[in-house]
Amino acid sequence: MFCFQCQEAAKNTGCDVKGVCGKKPETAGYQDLLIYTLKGLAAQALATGQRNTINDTGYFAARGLFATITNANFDDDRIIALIREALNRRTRLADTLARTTGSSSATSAAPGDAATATPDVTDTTGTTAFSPLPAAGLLQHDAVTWAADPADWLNKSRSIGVLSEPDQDLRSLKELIIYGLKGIAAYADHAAVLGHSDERIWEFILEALAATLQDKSLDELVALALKTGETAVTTMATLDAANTSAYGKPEITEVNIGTRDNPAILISGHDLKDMEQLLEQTTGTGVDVYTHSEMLPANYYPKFKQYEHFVGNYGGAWWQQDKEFASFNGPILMTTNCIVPVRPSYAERIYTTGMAGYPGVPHIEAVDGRKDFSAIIEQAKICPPPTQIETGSIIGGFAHDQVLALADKIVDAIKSGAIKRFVVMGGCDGRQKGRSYFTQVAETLPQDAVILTAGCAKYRYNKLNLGSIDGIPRVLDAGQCNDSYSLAVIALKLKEAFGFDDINELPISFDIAWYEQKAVAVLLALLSLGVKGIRLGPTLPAFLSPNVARVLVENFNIKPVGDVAEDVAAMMQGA
Ligand code: SF4
Ligand code: SF3
Repeated sequence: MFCFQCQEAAKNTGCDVKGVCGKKPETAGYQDLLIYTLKGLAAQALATGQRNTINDTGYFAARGLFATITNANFDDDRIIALIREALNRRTRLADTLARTTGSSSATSAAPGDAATATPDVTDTTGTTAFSPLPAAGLLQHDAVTWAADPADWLNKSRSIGVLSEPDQDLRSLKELIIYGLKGIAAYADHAAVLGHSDERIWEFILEALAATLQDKSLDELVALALKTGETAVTTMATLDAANTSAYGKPEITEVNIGTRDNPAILISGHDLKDMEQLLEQTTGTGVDVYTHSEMLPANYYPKFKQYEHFVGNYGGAWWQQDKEFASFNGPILMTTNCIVPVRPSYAERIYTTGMAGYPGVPHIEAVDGRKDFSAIIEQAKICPPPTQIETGSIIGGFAHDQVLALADKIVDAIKSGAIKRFVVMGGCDGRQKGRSYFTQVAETLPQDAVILTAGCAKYRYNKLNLGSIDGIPRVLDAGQCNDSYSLAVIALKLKEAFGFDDINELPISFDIAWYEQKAVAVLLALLSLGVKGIRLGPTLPAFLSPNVARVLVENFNIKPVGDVAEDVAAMMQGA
């Protein structure tokens, strides 16, 4: 195996024996083969030129990509099933194409033209011919034609993994794009289950997957990485619309972090539709519901607040689940990443749903959009209530509408000098000790600096009680990592309010923590919006080759985090 997609890659180079995350070499092999097969499927789907095929295949590819995100799915059987479905789809599309060759697949439009020509995001009419095959001859590529007995799939996986691209700069950029796609895929899936999608996303996922099979120059791949960032913005906006139209606009909320005396279910991950169905089905059962890690922002949504048995948040970031799931005492529902290797202390009461999976852990599938959580609820009834590990509350819910409602106050505070600087410290948390950097930055920033955050990175400082400025808390949590979109909207609105031409003229610094591939999508989104001078930590990605890192430094002034005091001083001076 060789995997270097996350921040905890062994020796900051790559995991080649077993994943630091717990991923086994076989699972890594099947995941590599799934990605490879999706690339071939993407080329085959684009060759049809049919809008409905692109949309349907794009959504399937998104779910496949999502399953390979760090800490999402460790279950070989589920990955194998996805490979099988990808191959079946590929065969069906090839058959269809063979029957229709010379008809609708022939078009001279350039890739991307169709996206601008068909901006109606709800257009699923399904028969528009729009997208050409990205390059002649691609249908002869092994990714489009390979076939092997399933017993040989692991063998096959050894020849098509990350290292099969010999040029380290091309490899670096192609993987940067694939990781950005994985983040996009996860967000697109969450939006899709709520009935929101944008066919530009499905089309781009397929185009970018297919592009990684082709001979592209470094410049072309840099451009594609930035387009990945643009699509990440579109996708986060789509998910924002999906979440807020279904559950209301997040409100400033004090979230209880203590416990009650009822049996309870803990829900983690990012999928708000799962949250809704769990709250509905637990109503009147005597079973309470708590959030863990990235599900904390569910507490900010008006629709969810109506449930009296929705008690609050239990514990901290994902990597603390080994201890916190044990002391929670009741069943745990993982809707997405991050799952850590399951411990015996809670192995009998953990469940997965959506694209999450873990061998031996019961998985709950949707049937006609509905998930039946009754087995979890029945188990909860016979479990003891959670052991209290904290008391008090944390505050959040500063998504774009809430912050923009405070815009006048914020603009006044900036003009009067009461707020000197915003520091965006969103992203992911992780196990590494070096992440105490982010706690120390939060503690060291002067009293006239405000932290904007989203994602599980917040757990490094959201319980520190850092005070407020003229009634504005010094830590403004917008929500999940996808709510980084809110931070971008806020920045763009402030730019407008101050009449600046460039987002980089604002008194905002970016000090981003990354771990998995959604953070890569968010990073590319920020770059595509023109943000410069981002600090990234706790380490730069292992998948950035020296030359690609240099391109990012030269064009975007990206820098690794450094000494806390020096970074804070530099950020306060706008550097
Ligand atoms: Fe290693 Fe991260 Fe890949 Fe897991 S996801 S195998 S920790 S690089
Ligand atoms: Fe966290 Fe896994 Fe990335 Fe959604 S839950 S931010 S790490």
